[in-house]
Amino acid sequence: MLKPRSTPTRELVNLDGLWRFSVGGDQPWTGPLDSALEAAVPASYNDLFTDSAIRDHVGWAWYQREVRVPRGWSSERVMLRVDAATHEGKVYVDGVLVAEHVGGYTPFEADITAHVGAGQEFRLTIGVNNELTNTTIPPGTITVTQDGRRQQTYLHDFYNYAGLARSVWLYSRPATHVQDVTIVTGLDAGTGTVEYSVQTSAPAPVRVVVLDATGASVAAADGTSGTLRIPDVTPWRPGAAYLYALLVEVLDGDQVVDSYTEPFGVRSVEVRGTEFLINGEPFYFTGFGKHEDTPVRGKGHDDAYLVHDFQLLDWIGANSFRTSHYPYAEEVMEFADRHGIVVIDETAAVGLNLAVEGGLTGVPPRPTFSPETFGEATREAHADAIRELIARDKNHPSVVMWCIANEPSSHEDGAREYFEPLVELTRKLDPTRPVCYATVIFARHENDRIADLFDVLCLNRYYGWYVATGDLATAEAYLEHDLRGWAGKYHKPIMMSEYGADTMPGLHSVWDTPWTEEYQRAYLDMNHRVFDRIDAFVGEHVWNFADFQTSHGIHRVDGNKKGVFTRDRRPKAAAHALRARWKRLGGRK
Ligand code: BDP
Repeated sequence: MLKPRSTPTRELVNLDGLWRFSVGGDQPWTGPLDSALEAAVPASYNDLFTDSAIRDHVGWAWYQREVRVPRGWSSERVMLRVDAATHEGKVYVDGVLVAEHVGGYTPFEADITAHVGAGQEFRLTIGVNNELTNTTIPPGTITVTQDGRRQQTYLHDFYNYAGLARSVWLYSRPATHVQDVTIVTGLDAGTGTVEYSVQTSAPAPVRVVVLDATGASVAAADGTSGTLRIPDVTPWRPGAAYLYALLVEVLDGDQVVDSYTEPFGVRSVEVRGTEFLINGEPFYFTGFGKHEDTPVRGKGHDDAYLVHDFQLLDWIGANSFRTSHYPYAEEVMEFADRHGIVVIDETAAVGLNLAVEGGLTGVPPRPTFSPETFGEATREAHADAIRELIARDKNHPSVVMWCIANEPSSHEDGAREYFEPLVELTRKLDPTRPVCYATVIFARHENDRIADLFDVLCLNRYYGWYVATGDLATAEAYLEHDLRGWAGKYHKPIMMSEYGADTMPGLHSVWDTPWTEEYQRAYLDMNHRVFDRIDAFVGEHVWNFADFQTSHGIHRVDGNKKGVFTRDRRPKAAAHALRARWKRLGGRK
């Protein structure tokens, strides 16, 4: 799905700001919302209000505002685009339902031309539902308390923020238009290859031009698909981004009826043996699993935090991050493209794991994969999540790998049957990028059933935290044994996709005391000693970039404190140690 852009043939109106807001209510889209509340868009609604009934609400919440269609749009198609409605959205123009979408982190749009008029105002109502069930991605369970309140539980720790956390747009599009653009690049000595394919809404001649960063044309072709060559290409490299743009024009005789520009970078990605290659050169990932999480806004996208987070990534010597545990805002992906940060792009499939209910035994009280738990309907929702992620992010040079699940119960019966078709689907949709999943600690090389299906072994391991707590010597032995097991069994690159220790800023000790700043540092040092002894190692992503909000739990103190930065982005002591190591490594082993 193309990002809405302002082009010579398209206009764009941003609908962010304050919207009327309410939770519940009977058919609220049929008239003005009966509520004194206003909510900011983009933002999760949960932390905006003091009323805990709103914060903990399970079900539909409603946003509403008036929108005027620009008067010059009388011969255009009028489109409404919602960047994200978490987890389900319904859009009404006046009283008419114009769009419905399930999946909280991917965009959807509707052609509303038939319901609006140029220069006229309409009432826009968007319903968002935060319910998670066996057949949503991520999954969850709704229970009813003794006093009749509905409660949402889930198998991931981050708080179930909901609402319109990303922008809403009104845009105009010509009747005959560019519907989709796919760009696949390669490097052939000093020449860049650009395979492109354009989908139009109706058969029409298409012209494409490759523009370099100065706007100069460097290659051109006619037709809806083909391969362009850029001599003396400047590749997109980690830490040294260079972007070209593909200008796509739909023609009617000499007239350009639609014009759309898609940025792209020329780079290649390949897994060869135990190496991860970008542009043919071995790449070592340094960075984090992140979250979209800030005070008050929850998961609301914020350009100021975006800029600041990337400044901190640069300061600490991180060259990459994983979009744990859901697709991030498109602004984040484009920023990564422009600033040369490498991204592992993850679906929202987190918590397909009932073994976590068995505590540290890892023994599931009931099977994770079954018709009653996670079955075919779940897999269909998961397949949709993969389709929508790839459709949205396929042209980002920063994205070097798809991560299709976080910590599924890959050691259980049924895991292979569940995952095999999903891996096939991912490869069919994008044969150019490696595919991974992040492995839970219960899945060891002896009992995991799916690792051979994937390209890179991404391991989440917490030796010294959840296991061998406070005993780093034992943790070091366990970790090394675990990693050597995987390295011995598979001839694939291995990276640590999560390792971390909760840390209260300001807490200190001369001993190895969990929760202190010294312990976080010693824990990371221990992990690094082991990583450096494993040849097949291609990267390290600390859990987490910053502290983040969680649901309640006796091991959570106002959220998850495994951040290397606090929730307001101040460095803990470990940040300085990581900075020294990562600056020294410089993206190489
Ligand atoms: C891992 C999960 C991650 C959690 C982390 C933790 O992948 O989402 O936040 O544990 O408990 O299992 O800190």
